[in-house]
Amino acid sequence: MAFLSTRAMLVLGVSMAVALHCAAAATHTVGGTSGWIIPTTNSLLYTSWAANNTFKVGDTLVFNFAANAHNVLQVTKTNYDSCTATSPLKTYSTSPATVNLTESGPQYYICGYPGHCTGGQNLTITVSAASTSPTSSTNTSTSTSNASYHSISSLTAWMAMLFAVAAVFFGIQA
Ligand SMILES: [Cu+2]
Repeated sequence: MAFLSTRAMLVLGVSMAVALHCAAAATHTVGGTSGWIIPTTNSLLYTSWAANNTFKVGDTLVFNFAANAHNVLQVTKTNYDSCTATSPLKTYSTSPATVNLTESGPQYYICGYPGHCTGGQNLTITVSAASTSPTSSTNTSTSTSNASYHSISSLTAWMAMLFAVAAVFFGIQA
């Protein structure tokens, strides 16, 4: 009986971990505490920031910047690569600029002030599809997006930890 109840706890724990992981829509503050600046001391500020975040449909980007010193332009890849501020897809002029991620795929942001984009004030992210159901554990197995890697690794870590606890528990019992 002790075995069954512990198994039930394991299943519950794993289910909760999956549910919590998949249900949360995140808010990402671009550049962290640095905000949206010309990165003078760390030219890879936004590259490394993006690499350390996972973006999903339903998440939100927040750009914090000094008034009338910067703006946020969403642009095409071509205009991103060339730092071209003309004909942006979207323009955000007021801080904090809040961007809702409604589509999966790559997104490109630059500052439209002269010299800022070429100075490193540019950001590209890849948005993954949101989970189709907030609580189903089948999400991780059916998803084909990049987000599944994170979910699976998180799930695996949880399961490994829980089974380790169980192993210790049964080891002590036996
Ligand atoms: Cu700027």
